[in-house]
Amino acid sequence: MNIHIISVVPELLESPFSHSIMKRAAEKGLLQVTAHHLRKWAVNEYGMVDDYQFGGGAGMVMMCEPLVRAIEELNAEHGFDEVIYLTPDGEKFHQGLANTLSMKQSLLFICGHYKGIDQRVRDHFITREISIGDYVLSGGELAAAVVVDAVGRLIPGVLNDETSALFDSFQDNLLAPPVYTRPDEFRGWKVPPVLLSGDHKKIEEWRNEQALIRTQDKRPDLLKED
Ligand code: 6GU
Repeated sequence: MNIHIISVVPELLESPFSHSIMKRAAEKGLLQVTAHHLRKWAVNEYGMVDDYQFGGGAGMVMMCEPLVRAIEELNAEHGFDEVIYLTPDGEKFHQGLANTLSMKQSLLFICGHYKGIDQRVRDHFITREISIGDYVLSGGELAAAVVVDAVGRLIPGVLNDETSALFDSFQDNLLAPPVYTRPDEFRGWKVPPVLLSGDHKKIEEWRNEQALIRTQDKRPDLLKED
């Protein structure tokens, strides 16, 4: 999968994809993430990409021209399946959407800043708008990092058996069960004996039961959906 990100602070996007699973995905050639500085498509030699909003009011708005030139140039080169705008008023991101996006070949993300982007760009170029939750970030970059991480790890071959997404929280609308590692007793606190029993059927039953208990306890809303 090819992911391109347009940003006025592309430096924010360097580290999230340079470690751990995202790094391995890149090394295996399964995921390539490229961040572009919007200033490359600025309207003048001062790097202008935003302006005051019509009608008055505090805060700058990201202009049509730099964004449209960036989108058209990159799209001609890469042919995006989706052009996604990250914004607090977008659709709330969830695992199902991560699954959907993980099946695409080529994605473009636009990170908003200040008061956001000119509505005409949203009307004519954006195919999907995503929010990562009901709170306001100072820009879309951290949201882009969240979405790209959640999507990238679902690309076939990125995870191995040990990290398989099949057992993630949310994959079946259930939270993941408790996990333990050595030692089997720490300060008198014992690991549930069933996990040491070697009985795989019993262990699976216990995990399913614990996932259900945990979901009822922490996120009963997940059990009411669909
Ligand atoms: Cl996608 N962007 C910004 N700026 N704030 C957010 C967000 C996105 N999602 C939640 N808050």
